[in-house]
Amino acid sequence: MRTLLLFAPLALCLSSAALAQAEPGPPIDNDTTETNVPWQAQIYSSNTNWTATELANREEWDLAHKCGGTLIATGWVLTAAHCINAERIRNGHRVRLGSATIDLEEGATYRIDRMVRHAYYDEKRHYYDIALVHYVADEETDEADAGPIEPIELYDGPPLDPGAKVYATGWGQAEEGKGKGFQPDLTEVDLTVADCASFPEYAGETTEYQLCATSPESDTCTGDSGGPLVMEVDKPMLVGVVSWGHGCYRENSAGVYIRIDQQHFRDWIDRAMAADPSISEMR
Ligand code: 4AZ
Repeated sequence: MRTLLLFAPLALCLSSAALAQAEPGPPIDNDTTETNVPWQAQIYSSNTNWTATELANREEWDLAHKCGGTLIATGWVLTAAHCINAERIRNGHRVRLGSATIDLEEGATYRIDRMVRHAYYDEKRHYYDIALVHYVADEETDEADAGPIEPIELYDGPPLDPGAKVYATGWGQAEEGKGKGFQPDLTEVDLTVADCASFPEYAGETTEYQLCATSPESDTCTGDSGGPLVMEVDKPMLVGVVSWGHGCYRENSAGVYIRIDQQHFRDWIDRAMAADPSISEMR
């Protein structure tokens, strides 16, 4: 996504520098938001065996970034199922909390000790693209350096209707395509919920537990997935998880999000967090 998100304490000193480093291409929405996102999580690879070719083209923080996530309770980050698996945990994927920037080793990082993925997750069709990651502090964790870390409440109202105003946050690509590079500063995009059936490219590809969300100026993209979709009514509430889409920033298109509401995944999340720690898959 493209809209730069500024943090209140930094807003004054950063605003001109931030605008100067904006991506070329379509004009970015400079509507800076002086908000913190204390529930934003990053899932990244701490394994630094990059090849010379990889390092020639991209910086290490950029190669390491994998996904977004949302802190929903102490020790638990909600993300997309495609963001985590047993091999990634073995290979040292970690969680970062309390940082809006991912190129300066800021925030606090944690070891992932287990996960619960949805048992019906279907990689090819992006079905049930939801998972919980459980993290623990280890010798690398330094919470003294981190910004605010606070879980967000899960939305418990009826399923959102088209027209609802929501926003997504993440470090995802500013343009469509493979290996375009991620954004070091957390950005926010304001979106409107839309009926997936109104986009021909999604015909027959989405189900009732997903929603589509769209913006005339922006979008989520690769690297944003797993991250939060939030609705603010009196207070911020988690209403979705960034999941997938046909490309990014396309005209008259949308992204697909997993719904979180009274009828979708609230019960699954509660059961997954209460489950025996040996369970890594749940339906
Ligand atoms: C992705 O690849 C992805 N435009 C996420 C969101 C969207 C497209 C792709 C929506 O993770």
